[in-house]
Amino acid sequence: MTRRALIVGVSGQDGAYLARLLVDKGYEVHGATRRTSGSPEARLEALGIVDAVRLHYLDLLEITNIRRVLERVAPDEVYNLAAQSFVSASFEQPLVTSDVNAMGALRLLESLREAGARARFYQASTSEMFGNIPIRPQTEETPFHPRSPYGFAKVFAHSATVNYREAYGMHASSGILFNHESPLRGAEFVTRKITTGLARLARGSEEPVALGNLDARRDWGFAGDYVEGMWRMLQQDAPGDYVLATGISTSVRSFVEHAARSFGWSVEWRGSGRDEQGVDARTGRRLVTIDPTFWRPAEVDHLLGNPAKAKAVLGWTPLVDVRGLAEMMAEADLRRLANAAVAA
Ligand code: NAP
Ligand code: G4F
Repeated sequence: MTRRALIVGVSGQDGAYLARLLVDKGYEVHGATRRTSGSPEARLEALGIVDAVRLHYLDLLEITNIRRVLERVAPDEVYNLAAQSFVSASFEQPLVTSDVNAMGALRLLESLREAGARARFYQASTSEMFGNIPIRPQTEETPFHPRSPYGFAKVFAHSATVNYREAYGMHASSGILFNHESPLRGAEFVTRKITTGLARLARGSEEPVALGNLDARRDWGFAGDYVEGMWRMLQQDAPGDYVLATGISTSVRSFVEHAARSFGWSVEWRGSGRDEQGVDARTGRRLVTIDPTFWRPAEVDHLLGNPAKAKAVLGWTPLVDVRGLAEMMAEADLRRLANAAVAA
């Protein structure tokens, strides 16, 4: 029998990759997206699956809307990928972030419980929950110390998922995912900001990429690999929590260097603090400058995940490393700019 999945947050990066995976697996794929003035379909179009996904309006702020969509779709699997997902913005919008990321997840869980639905549930938890905990690598057992409204709202949603599993026997799983990126990553996240900024420079722009903390370290993987892990969690007989990560952490500075190599540049760092600059070693051309407005009120310095449980239980392994990821994103951004220039 054809399985039916509902992806809440289908217009986002992960929503699009997960939708493609499930379409390829023969699912009937329903995607939920809130109403905005923009196109929710852009990423589905980019992956060539817009006609294969049935779209529904669903806002996690509105429980009656959630109930109606669940009733209409009657899914076998529900993936909650919806969130205000930009950590930086959560300092400016802590209440909205909490309403969507914490209460929104609870509204979804409660609606499933009330309906007596047997659907399996996936919650998009995050390594941001670990914050600045001085334990590395982080596993499913590592305590949380969130450093942002985004992080503490996600701890709430994670705890709710665990509780609904324990209290009501729901098949509710939580994926504690470390940073994962792709050519479809939002332009405000640091990896994409770097690859689009360098691609513009390669096409003749003279505007260096203005960045914040170059020394933050993240465990970066490819979104296409991570959605496979999400799906595998819901195929297990028993629900659980799983870390998905590569097990390698890289600084923002090194990510710049990896991406710059794709454009033929070797970055040399000059100066320090807010006067630091990244220049092309051969020509001295400025590629990166520092803008303190991108420093955060509380930073997460170093995230490094241990995906051993996901490897052992789910048989999940990430296939793309950080160099491959930087290259993939840099090439895609260069291609996009070249195509836009031809079209103009
Ligand atoms: P994303 O690109 O920002 O996508 C977020 C999705 O949530 C979008 O479809 C967005 O819709 C939707 N959304 C926002 N507010 C909503 C609301 N009130 N009601 C319904 N939908 C709403 O994020 P992503 O990178 O794909 O991440 C997917 C999930 O994984 C998020 O929950 C994120 O917090 C979590 N996560 C991400 C990473 C990562 O590195 N990417 C790591 C760990 C966890 P619009 O298009 O209308 O904005
Ligand atoms: O790319 P970022 O904005 O991602 P961040 O904050 O790690 O959050 C992402 O990953 C989380 C998983 O750990 C997800 F839950 C979350 O939804 C999101 O997808 O920033 C990465 C690092 C930070 O330390 C930041 O301070 O890069 C540093 N950074 C330095 N300059 C910058 C910049 N970040 C951004 N966005 N822009 C800069 O100019």
